[in-house]
Amino acid sequence: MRSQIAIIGAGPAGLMLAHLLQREGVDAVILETRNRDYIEGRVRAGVLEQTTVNLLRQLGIADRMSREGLVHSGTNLVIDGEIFRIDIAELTGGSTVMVYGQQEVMRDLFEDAAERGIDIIFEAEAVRPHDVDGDHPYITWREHGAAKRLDCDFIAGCDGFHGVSRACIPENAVKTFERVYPFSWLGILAELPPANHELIYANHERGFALASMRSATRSRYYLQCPAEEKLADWPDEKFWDEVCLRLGPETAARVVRGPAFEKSIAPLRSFVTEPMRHGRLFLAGDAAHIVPPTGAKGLNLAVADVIFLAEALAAFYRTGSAAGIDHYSARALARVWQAERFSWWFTSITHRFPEMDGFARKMQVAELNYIRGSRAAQTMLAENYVGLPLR
Ligand code: RFL
Ligand code: PHB
Repeated sequence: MRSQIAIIGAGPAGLMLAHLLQREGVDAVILETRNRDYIEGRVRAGVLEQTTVNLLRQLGIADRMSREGLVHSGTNLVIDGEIFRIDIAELTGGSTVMVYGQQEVMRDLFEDAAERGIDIIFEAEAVRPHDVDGDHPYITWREHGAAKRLDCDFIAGCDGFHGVSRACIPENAVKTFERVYPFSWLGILAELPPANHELIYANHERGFALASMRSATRSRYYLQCPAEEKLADWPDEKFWDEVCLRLGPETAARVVRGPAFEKSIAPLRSFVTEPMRHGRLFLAGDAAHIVPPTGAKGLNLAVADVIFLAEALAAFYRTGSAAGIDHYSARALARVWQAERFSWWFTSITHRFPEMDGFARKMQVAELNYIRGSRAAQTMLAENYVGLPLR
């Protein structure tokens, strides 16, 4: 088999890249270890930046999102039970975010991929990139026991944090930067109306809490918990009691309790690989970087990466110039570091750290109160929350 581009991974990065390349007339094949149901079933991101929304519209994959997605023009912070609102649209000259689950985005992307003839090989086993340093890279894998090979010009490593793409780059060819946080997020999904029409991020003495949603009838809540916590330690009632305590009395009065149909624990990490290219292999999305979920940036960063990468690859095939692909890593990393900073900062002012003493906690409360009273501080938060412009 041969294609111009081989994409490893059919998550948001890989699938959006395939759509973008197809629109530019560049041919690509995606290799994915899992099946479509598994990918569509993964409960993950909930907030789309304007850039992501615009891309889905440009690709003509936005009908359901426009009908069912929830446009949010503000968000809310809680300090020790007291809530205040940040008017994102007013502070950013009209920008908003869209609450539409990653699962829904994936479903829409897969449906259109099938209609547009995008080539996805699911359940590919033992996927391995080869000769990425040379001029003739290729990928091998096993399909129903048979050995397969795909020759290509370039490989896009869109296989997430635990994939093979980053792992195949020699250690001395990349630099990595990492922060592992000493806590996790326990998240639940429940078929219940949300407590509020907008998101609520709470800093409480006992730790962080977030009230989010997927629709007018589906709630998503998160609680900061110790890194080593087990799901069995969190029966529904205990979860609801803790969420209500941390969100504060005003919101607690509006929390609708009930059974959770999905519960999971996710660790928090900041991570960046530099550069995001090795020879003919380009990394995009979680394969290259991870942010803690506090800023809702992970999926959106993956989208920005593949917009840059598709632009560079299309220019290469159109003009023969490698200038764009040579600039890809630097261009993507400039944006990545901005999102890393925002996600790290938002995490650091809203979570309880184990080593935190009284002074450190007072600093958090002072910073949140400063944000409450300062238009400049609120603007910084709002600009980053809706997503910085693509440059
Ligand atoms: P993905 O989604 O991990 O997809 C990678 C794909 O590659 C496949 N794969 C392989 N395929 C072939 N061969 C191999 N060897 C392979 N190894 C792996 C995998 O099966 C998979 O299908 O990476 P991608 O595409 O870069 O997308 C990244 C996003 O999924 C991620 O950043 C977000 O989900 C992060 N995130 C959030 N992002 C936001 O923008 N807004 C949010 O509100 C938000 N909330 C979240 C989040 C992530 C969370 N968790 C659980 C990590 C909330 C949570 C709780
Ligand atoms: C979500 O709804 O899953 C969500 C919302 C906001 C975040 C992170 C996750 O910052």
